[in-house]
Amino acid sequence: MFKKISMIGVPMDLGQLRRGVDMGPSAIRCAGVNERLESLCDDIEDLGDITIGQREDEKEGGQPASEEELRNLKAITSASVKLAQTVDKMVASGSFPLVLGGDHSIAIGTLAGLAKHYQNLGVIWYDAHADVNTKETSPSGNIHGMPLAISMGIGHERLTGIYGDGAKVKPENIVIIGARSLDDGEKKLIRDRGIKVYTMHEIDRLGMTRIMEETIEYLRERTDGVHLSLDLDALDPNDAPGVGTPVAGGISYRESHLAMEMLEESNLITSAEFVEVNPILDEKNRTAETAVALMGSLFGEKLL
Ligand SMILES: [Mn+2]
Repeated sequence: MFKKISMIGVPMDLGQLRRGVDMGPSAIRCAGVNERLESLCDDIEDLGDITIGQREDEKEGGQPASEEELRNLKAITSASVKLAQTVDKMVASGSFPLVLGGDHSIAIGTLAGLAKHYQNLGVIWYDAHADVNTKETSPSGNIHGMPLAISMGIGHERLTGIYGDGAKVKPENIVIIGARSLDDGEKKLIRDRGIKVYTMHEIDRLGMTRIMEETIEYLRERTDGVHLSLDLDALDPNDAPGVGTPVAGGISYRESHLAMEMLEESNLITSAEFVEVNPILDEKNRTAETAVALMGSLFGEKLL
């Protein structure tokens, strides 16, 4: 059992163009996250939400201010610094940081804060996408498709320099699970940097049990802490319809619970974030409810 979980909401939708994912933290709270986790830890503290700046690009029709800029770069940078400071303090005080998104660009701040405490931070990136685009490879220019590259020190220097210069995570300490929509530039970067990826092909072929066993063994021997970054779009859209970038053929509801249960048994996870819940696109808050149910398994809920 975890002694203390500290929760922070990051109502940020600036990393992509669809509105609504800024309401993710509210939707997750409405789905009962506090009540659900109360019985699973000694103490849960909800620090509320980080204040997020305005969109910078409304007048330009969603385009960045200049060629060199990325969309909403300034607002994302300042939110990321606030989040990094918050996560840093949580770890320093002995809490388990639990971050509620928000689009996936929030991971830039989360990982930067965690990196202050771990020399060899491990990351499980549970996602339909790899989020390792750069300005050069990204078809959309949206920062939510870049956070894992940024955290490896690859990308716009304003972002890679957040809360400390350079890489926060080493490529060999990353495991991506659930990938099924990768851009060409991302495929190249994954190969060049030797990032471990379990696409849907491996999940279908080997089964989630074997994949989690391998992931746990791989990260246990090389890391001193492991962050779970769970994008709800890793799940099949039938199970998690309320996401901005759904991709057919995803991980099932039950496979995801199994993954969380195995992570809980492993005692490996030291922080987590649940991102990309978009209540506007959802059906009666099902996706937030799925997020909360998965948190239940991650923190030790058992079926019997
Ligand atoms: Mn993502």
